Amino acid sequence: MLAPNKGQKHMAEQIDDGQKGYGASDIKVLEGLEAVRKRPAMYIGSTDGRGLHHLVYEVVDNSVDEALAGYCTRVDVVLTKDNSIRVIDNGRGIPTDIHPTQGIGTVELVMTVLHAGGKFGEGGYKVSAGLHGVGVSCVNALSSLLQVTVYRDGKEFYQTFHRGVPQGPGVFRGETDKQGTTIEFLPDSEIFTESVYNFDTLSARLRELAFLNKGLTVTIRDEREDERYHEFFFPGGISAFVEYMDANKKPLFEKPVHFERETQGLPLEIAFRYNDGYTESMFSFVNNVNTVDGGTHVVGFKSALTRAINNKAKELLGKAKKNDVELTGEDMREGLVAVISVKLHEPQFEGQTKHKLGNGEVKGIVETAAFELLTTFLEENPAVARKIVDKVYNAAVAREAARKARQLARRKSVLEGGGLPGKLADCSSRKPEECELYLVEGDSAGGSAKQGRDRNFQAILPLKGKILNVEKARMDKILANEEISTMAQAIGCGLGESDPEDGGGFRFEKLRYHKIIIMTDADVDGSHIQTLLLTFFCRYMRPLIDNGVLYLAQPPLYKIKAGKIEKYAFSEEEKEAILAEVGADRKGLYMQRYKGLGEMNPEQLAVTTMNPATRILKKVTMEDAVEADLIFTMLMGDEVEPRRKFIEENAHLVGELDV
Ligand code: 0RA
Repeated sequence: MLAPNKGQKHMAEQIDDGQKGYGASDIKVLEGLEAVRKRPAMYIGSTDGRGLHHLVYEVVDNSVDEALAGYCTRVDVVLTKDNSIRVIDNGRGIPTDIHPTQGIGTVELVMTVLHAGGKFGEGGYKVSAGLHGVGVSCVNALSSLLQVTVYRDGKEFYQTFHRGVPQGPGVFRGETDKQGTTIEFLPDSEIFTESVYNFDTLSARLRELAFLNKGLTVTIRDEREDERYHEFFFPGGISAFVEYMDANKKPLFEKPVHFERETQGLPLEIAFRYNDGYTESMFSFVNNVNTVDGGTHVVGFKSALTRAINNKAKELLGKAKKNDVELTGEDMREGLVAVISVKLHEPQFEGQTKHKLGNGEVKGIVETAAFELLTTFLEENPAVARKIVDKVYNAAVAREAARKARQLARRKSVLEGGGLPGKLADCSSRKPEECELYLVEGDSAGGSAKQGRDRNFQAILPLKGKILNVEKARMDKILANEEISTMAQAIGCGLGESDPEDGGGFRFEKLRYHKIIIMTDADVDGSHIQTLLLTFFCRYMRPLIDNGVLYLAQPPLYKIKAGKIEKYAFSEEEKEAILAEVGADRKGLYMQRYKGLGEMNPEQLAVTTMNPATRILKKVTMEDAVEADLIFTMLMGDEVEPRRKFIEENAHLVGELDV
């Protein structure tokens, strides 16, 4: 448990306190920490839940660095009852001596000087430096209390900090046979707008770290209300990652292909496998950070894969006289699940969200190494090579069929320039920035929505029944599906396989509505349709999610009437609160549970779910591409239970409330 040391002083007092002997260098330290506190977002991205979780990743990164250096085998993360976080590792422990040139304890130095973290190690450098890579001193600056305990050389060393400022010098307090570092911190409520950690969010990231650092044991324990515990340990490393991602699909061959090599000072690790599906799942990491938008390492790998498989295909298909179609890179990646992980000293991150690797030299290095390794692998594993080539050939044939289907569709002007679908009740405004499109489940709800809308800016597209499960279909089928082509026409951007490298065939600039709102019943069927639509948007209209255009409507679950009072509840908690407010036992109380949109009349639907002044919308985000993709594949499989659970929780896809 965290408890401030008695008799220790706060920062302001210490600055004033001349007796403490704070010299120029201490003032500098305080200025550094003060800069972090003044502009926390500059250092950790934001001060919301995301920033809050970032603190944990920053501390854990230091332990992972110890593991990368070969000194640490275990990291334990504990969420304590008071919402502080304890990170325990069995590394070397931060040196506890007085630093030779800085004249203060090394622990204090690491904890108070920005970017000091790894510089003091022996030839050590920080590779796992997170996206922001700001170091543990930032965590310290943003914590109302931080305690470090170091177990090193048989002794236990302890020091505490308050908003970054040491509460006295560190002290040795007894002997120990343990080794390592324990850091416990309480995020400062003056800085953060949220204070509660999400077990699943932390757990997902820690699992990922365990995959990326094979042999490292990472655990997480929740000591708050519900005791929960996970232990992650993957001797197979990123091969196990591929298997995990691919768990709900049928693999083309059993063991993922796995390469590990260091070329020109660049450690490179690749694992991949093919499944019987049609989509591509590529997960790339730089210094353990997920590069959601790819970058030069991914480009290098893709082009190596294309060349190596192409060579093999020429040989095998030539023999079989099946060289009637041209194979493309996309064909090579149909049903591919791959993880690529590189480590480099000075990564340059690009793109809107800085999730894309920009270092030009990396492309060539990765391509050369991967091509060589792939070529050798395909030579040495003829059975697997044949399976891959057959799969790629089939993909090319299907792509050809899809192209023909698209041409046909174009001629019928279904996808482009052919006007709008008949089922669409469009709005009168032609300014996309003020227009909204409601995708409504079922014709009857569609009818109510049409009557309840503001036709100036709200358009309604009723969808009939379930849309095609795109996870299980190829492009030609998808194009031929009526509900999908109707949606594509209404939205106006066309369709494209989501490829972060080139954006696919999707043209965001043609978007006709800046809000696209999925409105389904609050029941199992509605949830299923919602998931199918999310899968579709994720795979084929991904920029809608990236640009924050896609929303989920939140129809109320209950209507509660008590005399003249009429209220709607959007959750069970809200229902309880309203019942408590009006008095649950009062006479004349009437409560209706809405099972579907159809049970509301147009006015009710308008007030509760459509009127911007009173409705609740949830914005769909790609907060965590890895988890999202996993969820999609998992949910689209045949397991019903995880799907139901996800839909209830909706945790990873649904972000901020936009009321
Ligand atoms: C500075 C130098 C050395 C290790 C560390 C810092 C270190 C920091 C953290 C933070 C969490 N766990 C940590 N483990 C180690 C090198 C130590 C040496 O050379 O013995």
